[in-house]
Amino acid sequence: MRIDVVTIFPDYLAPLELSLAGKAREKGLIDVRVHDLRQWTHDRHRTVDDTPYGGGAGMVMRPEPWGEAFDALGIEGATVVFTTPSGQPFTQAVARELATRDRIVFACGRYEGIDQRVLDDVATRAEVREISLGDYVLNGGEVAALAITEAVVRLVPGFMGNAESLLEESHTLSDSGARLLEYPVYTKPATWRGHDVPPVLLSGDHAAIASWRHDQAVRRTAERRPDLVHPSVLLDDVEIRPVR
Ligand code: 6GU
Repeated sequence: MRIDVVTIFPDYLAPLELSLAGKAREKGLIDVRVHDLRQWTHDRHRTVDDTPYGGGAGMVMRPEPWGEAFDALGIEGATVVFTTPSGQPFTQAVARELATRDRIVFACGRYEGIDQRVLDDVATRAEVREISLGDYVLNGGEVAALAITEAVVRLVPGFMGNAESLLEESHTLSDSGARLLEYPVYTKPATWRGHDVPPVLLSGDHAAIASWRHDQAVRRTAERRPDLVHPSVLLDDVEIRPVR
């Protein structure tokens, strides 16, 4: 998989080229390149933004540098991900989908966004995805590109932890197929600062352990992510106490 990231803050994403790509690059699976959008400007001040047509607050990223960037990188057949708080929420399902692509180009937006014509133009020769990290506002899409890259790369077949991640995914599915948060985990020592490991985990009773873990996962999910739990779970349970 080839990943390009276009940003006005390339230093922010430079570690991606080294660390993450380092491991994957050794295996020849992933090639990550970070590009400074300003190299595709021509004016003295390397301007990438301007005031919005129609008025309003903030600045909009001008189309020309983006157009030149995509022309230079060559995006035919690629998936171009525009990171924006107005995008589709990023989920594990989206990560799995992106992990099937041969080539992803991230366009990190700043200011109030990128001129819409850039997306419309890219859409004539590439797959356009607008993706948000979640319902909060960041200064730009750089952190989103980093997070999405990390989530996607670990799903690429052959990459470190791939077999493990597949197992993990089956773990996070309940018998009913619902997504559940992970149960709490413990390791040695059995007692630490007066806190004991739940005795069932020391019992050697594998069925009891599986049942306890499932119950913990359901409680945790109901408490923290009621949106993931089927209403029947909430009705069945007498009382769901807050988890620490
Ligand atoms: Cl992708 N960009 C910005 N600027 N803010 C965000 C985001 C992206 N996702 C969540 N908040």
